[in-house]
Amino acid sequence: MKTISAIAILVLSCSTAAFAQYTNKSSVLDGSGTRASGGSYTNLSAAGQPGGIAVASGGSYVNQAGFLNTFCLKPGQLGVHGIPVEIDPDNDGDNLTDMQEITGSAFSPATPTDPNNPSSGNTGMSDLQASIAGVNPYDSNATLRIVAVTNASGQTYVAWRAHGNNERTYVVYSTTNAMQQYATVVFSNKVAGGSYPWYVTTNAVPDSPAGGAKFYTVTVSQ
Ligand SMILES: [Ca+2]
Ligand SMILES: [Ca+2]
Repeated sequence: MKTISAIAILVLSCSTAAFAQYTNKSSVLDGSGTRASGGSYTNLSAAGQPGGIAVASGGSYVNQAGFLNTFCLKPGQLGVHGIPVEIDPDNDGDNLTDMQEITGSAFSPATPTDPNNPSSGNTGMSDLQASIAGVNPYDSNATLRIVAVTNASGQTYVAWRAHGNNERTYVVYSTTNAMQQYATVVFSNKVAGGSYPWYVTTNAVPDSPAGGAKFYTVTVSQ
C-alpha cells in the first residue's frame, strides 16, 4: 500500500572505424550515427562493432554495443542520483520510473509525465504523489488538500478535494496542538463522487468542535 503524507535516451554521434560497411536502405543511421545523405542509409555490420561495454581509462563508461554503435553514454549528463541518465531508471528521483512516466502507466487514464521533472504539472504535488492520489498530474485544481474548515449547527465540517469513485482510502486526522502528532481519526473510508476520467470530488465530514483551535490533515492511500 502506498500512502502520501506523490528514458531519457540521448542519441549521440559516436565515431567509429568503418569495417565491413554496407548500404541498406531499410536502415536509418550511417557509420557516424547520423542519417546518411543522398537518399540512402548506411550502417555498420555487427562484425565492425567493438562490442560489449568498455570502461575507458578515465573511468567513463562507453556503450559500444547495441544498435551498431549509435548509442553511447554521456557521463556528463547526470540525473539526481549522480549517474548518467541513460542508465538511471528514475532520472528525476520522483520514484516513478522513466518508463512509467513516458508511457503514463501510473495514471488512469494513462497520462505521460516528464521523466526529467519531478512535478510535471508544477501543481505542488510530485508525479508520484499525483499517481497515488489518482489525480491529473497537470491539474492544479485537483490536488489533494483540505479546502475548507467551517462551523455550522454546532459542528465543525472538514472539506477536502479527493479522487472519488470509491477507489482510494482517505483518513482525516485532527489535533488540538499542531506541534503534536495528528492522532485522532475523524474519518477513514473511501469516497464516492466525481466524474470520469479523474473523479475529482469534494468530500466533507463533521467533527466535534474543540474549545479552542483544532487542526486537520488528510492522507490518501492506494
Ligand atoms: Ca521519475
Ligand atoms: Ca517526473
